[in-house]
Amino acid sequence: MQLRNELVRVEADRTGTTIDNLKRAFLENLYYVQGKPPALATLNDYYMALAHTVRDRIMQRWNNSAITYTENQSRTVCYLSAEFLMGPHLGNNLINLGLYEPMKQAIDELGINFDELIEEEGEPGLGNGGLGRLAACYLDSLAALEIPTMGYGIRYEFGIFKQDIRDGWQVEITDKWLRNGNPWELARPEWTVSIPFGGHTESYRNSQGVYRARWVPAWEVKGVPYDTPTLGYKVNTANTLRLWKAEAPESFDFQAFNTGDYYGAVNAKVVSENITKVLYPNDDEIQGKVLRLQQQFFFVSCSLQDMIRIMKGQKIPMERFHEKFAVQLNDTHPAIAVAELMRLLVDQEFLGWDEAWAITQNTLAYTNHTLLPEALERWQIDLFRDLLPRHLEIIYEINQRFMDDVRVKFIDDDARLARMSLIDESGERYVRMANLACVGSHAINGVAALHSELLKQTVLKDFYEYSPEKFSNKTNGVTPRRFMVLSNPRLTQLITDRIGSGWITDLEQLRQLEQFIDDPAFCQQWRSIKQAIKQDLADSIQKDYGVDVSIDSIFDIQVKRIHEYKRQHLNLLHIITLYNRIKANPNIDITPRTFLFGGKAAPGYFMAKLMIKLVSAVSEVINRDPDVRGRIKVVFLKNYNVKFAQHVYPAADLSEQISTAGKEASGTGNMKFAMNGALTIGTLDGANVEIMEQAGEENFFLFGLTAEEVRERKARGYDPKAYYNANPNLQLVIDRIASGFFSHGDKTLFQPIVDNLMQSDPYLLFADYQSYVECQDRVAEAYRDQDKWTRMSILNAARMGMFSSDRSIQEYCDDIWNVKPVTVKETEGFCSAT
Ligand code: RUG
Repeated sequence: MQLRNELVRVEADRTGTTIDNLKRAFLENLYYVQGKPPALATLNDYYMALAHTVRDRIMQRWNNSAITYTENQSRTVCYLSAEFLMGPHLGNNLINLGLYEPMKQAIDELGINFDELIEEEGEPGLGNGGLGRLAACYLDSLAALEIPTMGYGIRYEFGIFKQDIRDGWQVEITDKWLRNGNPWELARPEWTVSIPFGGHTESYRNSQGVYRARWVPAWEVKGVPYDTPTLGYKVNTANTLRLWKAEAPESFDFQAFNTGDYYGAVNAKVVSENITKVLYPNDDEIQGKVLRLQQQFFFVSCSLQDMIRIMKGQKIPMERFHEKFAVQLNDTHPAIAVAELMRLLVDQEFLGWDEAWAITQNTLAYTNHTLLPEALERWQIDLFRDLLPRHLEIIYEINQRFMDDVRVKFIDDDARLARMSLIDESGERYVRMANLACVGSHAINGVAALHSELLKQTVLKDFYEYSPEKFSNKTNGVTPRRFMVLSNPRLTQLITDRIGSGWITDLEQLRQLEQFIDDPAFCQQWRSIKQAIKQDLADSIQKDYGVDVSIDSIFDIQVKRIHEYKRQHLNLLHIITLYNRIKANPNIDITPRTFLFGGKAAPGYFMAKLMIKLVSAVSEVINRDPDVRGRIKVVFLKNYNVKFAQHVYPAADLSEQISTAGKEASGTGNMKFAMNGALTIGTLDGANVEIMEQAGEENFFLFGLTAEEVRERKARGYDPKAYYNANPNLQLVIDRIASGFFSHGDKTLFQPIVDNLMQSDPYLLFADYQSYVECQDRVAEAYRDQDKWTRMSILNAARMGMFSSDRSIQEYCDDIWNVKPVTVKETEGFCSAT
């Protein structure tokens, strides 16, 4: 059965973009899709009607993209990631469609506040932080660059928890993001796949008498795809983010029902659906739970089976899998893809081992995002075998062949063999996922220049020495569409008025702003925009926290996950130092500052949660001490997420990027701040190094030990007490915390932090303290010269071109994926507007 194309026409109300079309479409969606007359409509109904109006205008591009890719059999990038932190879709889609302004006009003309509808949207918090947000920026750039792409991941029912702060402590609240429905996704049950688990393997003889292996699983679940379009900026490309939801296979229910085991039937459903129930809320740390391995295998197998279905649909022989697909592994979370692709090709598609192995290696590439040993994934052998017996066999086979190759290349080096083995046999046995990813991939990359170098010298040294040609650096980037155009419309307008709008897709063009740093009118406009944005944030802080903050103070902001290596507590040591100065001399002349913190702590990370409590405790004392006279304010902003981040980056004067050198792989918040004209105070860590190179040393506040110095210091035997004894200011700060001054006299509350710093200080806060405080004094001094500060701010923004994710993605396309843009046809008879 085939509908004749020329018969299909779509009404102007679904595709038209005149103000009149948009108004009518909105009202129609409110009435017919949301099912509400205006008299009964809630804010959410209006938001939903607007979302559907926008979605209708996406459909044509989405369908045309699918048609173009299918007809061309286009080479496709598949970005496999356990996390996609997309942020709210509405505003971003309007920007990418080029419809933001007309839609705003249409909605405003209907007497509805457009900005309120934008704010009404929640966000799918399907990621923890940088890693998931990077995946989202990359989807944006891939579409902007017209690269055929599928993002593959997990449709968690509950995303990252919502954070409340009660009595200064973090409280986690489940994130029911699907409660009001999700207008941006379409279920595609017709492409449901089956995912096996457990059981055993057996060998059998095929019809030619050849022995083959077979997996006899004990149970299975269904993977149902939910698709969300990802639009390119002002191009016809609309790619797909395909997220998998786990469901119980119907057969389970029937079996149990027939034997009268109704409870068992329902329970089987619950167990199956558990797999995609909740995102593990850990950033940069592993959780060796079986459910996590189930999640990883589930989405990887769903995605690879989906690719095979597409191959078959397009009648491409399986031998050409690597020509059709370039699959990127976002960290080791999807590394089981190495074994699963081998299983599918060998056991199910009946390719020979060697051929399948060549395809697998040519298809896969691996991005490493961390040097922290606690974040390197490994799975206990028994747990792994129970869940994935066939994959363990395949991994053993890969390992045996790999070990043979290593043995030949590095003769008599047993220690190296032990380190490179896919199986850790030093104690309890584990499968090492980073080793698996390295062996199964043709390309391996780090996410900033320093990080990629350190990878080669430390955690992946053996793999680098074995196959140096696989390694490269791909410094992270962020999308200027979301993090400038959408979140900072005022700055966008100013920039565009001066240099045109080409910078939005070619961020290097921001360099042209350098010519205006001596133009007083431009500098004045730049400064007033910053002040206006600061005022907006100040208003919302007043409204939500009852704290008055002055927009003439430095907005000094640290927003990111709470982690000891990110050193929010170093920031606090500086704040308490300033406070101590005021207490010692209440008339001291200090540059006023507003210190803003935001970020979530992993629910099981005791120290991180205590750090939040300490921020709150310090803020309580400082904000109400009359001696301070409002010159410093401290606020912990709760539930930091993408939506809120969009309000925060543009308002910052100073961006805190103060991790211990060698610990932060890249960072991406650092880029978003600098693009919006914040100056950075930072260590030589992650992408800070490149940010400073680009901005110029004179426009960057650098402090602290280098990664090399950190290593030496630790090797020599680091003694934090020596720093404490030698520095009376540091002493006073620590003693104040220890004395219970910030905890109503309770000396025990913050003792774990004090003890940790005094006894081991694993992230070298004490070693960097003096350098940090002196650097902050330079910041305070610099801020007093507003003209100079503004020039530095402009130069920072002007020189951040390389941190567009468009640049990163272009490098991945050229060096790793070998993929070219495909122009999506405008319209094709089918789905054209009348
Ligand atoms: O911690 C890193 C960040 O430095 C980096 O910018 C980001 C994106 O590359 O990834 C973060 N990350 C690393 N999140 N989880 C991990 C380890 O699984």
